[in-house]
Amino acid sequence: MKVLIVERSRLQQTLLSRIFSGEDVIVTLAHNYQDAIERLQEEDIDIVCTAYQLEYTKNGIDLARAIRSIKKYHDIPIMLMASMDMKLSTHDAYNAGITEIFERTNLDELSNNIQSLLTRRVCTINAHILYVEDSKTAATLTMRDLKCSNVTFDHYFSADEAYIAYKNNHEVYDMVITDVVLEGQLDGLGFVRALREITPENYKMPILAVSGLDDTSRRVELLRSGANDYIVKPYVKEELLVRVKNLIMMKHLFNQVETQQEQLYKQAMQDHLTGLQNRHAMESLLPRFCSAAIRHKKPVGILFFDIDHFKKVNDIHGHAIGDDVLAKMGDMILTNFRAEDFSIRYGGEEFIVMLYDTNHEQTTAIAEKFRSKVEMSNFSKLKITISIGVLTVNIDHNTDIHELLTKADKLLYNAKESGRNKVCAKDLTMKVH
Ligand code: GH3
Ligand code: MG
Ligand code: MG
Repeated sequence: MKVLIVERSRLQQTLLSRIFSGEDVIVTLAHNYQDAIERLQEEDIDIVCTAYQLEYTKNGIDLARAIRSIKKYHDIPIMLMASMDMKLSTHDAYNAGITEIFERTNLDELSNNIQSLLTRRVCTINAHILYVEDSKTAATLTMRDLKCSNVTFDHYFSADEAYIAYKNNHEVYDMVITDVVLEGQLDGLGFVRALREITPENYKMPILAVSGLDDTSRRVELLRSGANDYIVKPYVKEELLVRVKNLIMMKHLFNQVETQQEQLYKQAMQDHLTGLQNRHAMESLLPRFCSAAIRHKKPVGILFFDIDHFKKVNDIHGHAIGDDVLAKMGDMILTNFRAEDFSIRYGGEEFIVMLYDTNHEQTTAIAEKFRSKVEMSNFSKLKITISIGVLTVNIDHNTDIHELLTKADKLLYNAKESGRNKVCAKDLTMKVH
C-alpha cells in the first residue's frame, strides 16, 4: 500500500513517516500542493495524508478537491491533519472530499488513528465464497475486485445450481454472494430463503445480496428473509471489499463466541479432579438419558457408591494423596463403564453410575465386579475399598429420579452398616410395570 504524505514541516514528515511505516506500507513525501499533484499523477497512491496548511494560496482542502477530480482517485481515503485551533469548517472539508480529519498536534492520537486506519485497509480476507451471478461480465468484474485478497469462488450462473452445491457442501463456504434478479426456479430472494431453511446453523452463514435495482421494498424483503447485507450495482470496489470483509469478520466472531461458549459449558459440567461429569451436568443431562430408557422401555441399573473410610486417607496421607485417589477412581470409572452409561462425581468421594439397558442380575454382577476391581487395584500405593448401593428400575414419565437416588443411597448406607466393601442391591423392576 502506498501512502502519500503532503507536509511542509520536515519534523512532521519524519514523525508521520515513522507512524505509517510498516510491512505493507510505502511512504511517498510531497512538500507542497504542486509536488503532491505530480506524485499523484506519476504514482498509484492508496491513501493521502495531507496537512491543512500547504502554502499561501492552497491548503489541504484545495488539494482534496483536486484529487477528487482525478478519475482514478474518486474513492481513495484523504486524511486531513489540522490543528483544532484552526477553526476550519468540517462541512467544507467533507464537501471537498476529505474522508477524515485528525488532530495534528496530538501525536499519540494521530498514531492510533493511523494504525486503525491501516488495519482497516489492509486486505486480509481469507474466504471461499459461493457466488451466484448470471452475467458473465459482472461476475468477472466482481471476482477481479476481490482478487487482491485470499478469496476463492465457486461461481454459478443460476441459484438452482448454487442451491444444490450449498446443500451438499455448505461447510466449505465462508459466505454467499448472490445476485437478486435471476432466471430459473429460484430468484435471489427465493435462494436466500431456501439457504436459511437448510439447517439451523445456517443463520451464521453471511449472505450478501447484490442487485442492479435499488428498490426499497425488495431490499427490505431480502434483509427480512435472511440476507445480512445488500449492495447496489454498479458498486465501487472499496465498498464491496469492506462489506465482504465485515461479513466474514462477523462470522469469525460468531464462531469464536461459540467455541468459548462450548468451553465454558464443558468447564461448568466437568469435575476437574476426576474428569467425570459433575452434579450440575447430571441435572441437565439426566433427562436425555431417562427419555431414551423410557422410549425404548429399557431397564436402568443405578450404582451409588462411596469410598470407605476416605477421611482416614486424607488424615493419614494428606489431602494431595486423597486427590490422587479420587482422580484414579475417575479413571477407573471412565474405563470400566460404557459410553452410553451415565457416570458422575456426585459429591466428595461419592459417585453415581447409571447403566443403560441393564437388568437386575447384570447390574448386580457389574457392581460386584467393579467393587472387586477397586479392591484389587493400587491407589497411589494405597488399598481402597468402596461400598455400593444398587437399584434396578424401569422408569416412566412419572418417575422421580431423585427419589430413586435416595433409595440407592439408603442401600449404600446398608452396605456401610453391614461392614463396608460390599454391594447391597434391590430389584424394583417388577414393581413399576
Ligand atoms: P465412610 O466409609 O463412612 O464413607 O467414611 P468416610 O471417611 O469415607 O466418609 P466421610 O463422609 O466421613 O468423609 C469423606 C471425606 O472425603 C471427608 C472429606 O474431607 C473428603 N473429601 C471430600 N472431597 C474431597 C476432595 O476433593 N479431595 C480430598 N482429598 N478429599 C475430599
Ligand atoms: Mg466415604
Ligand atoms: Mg461420603
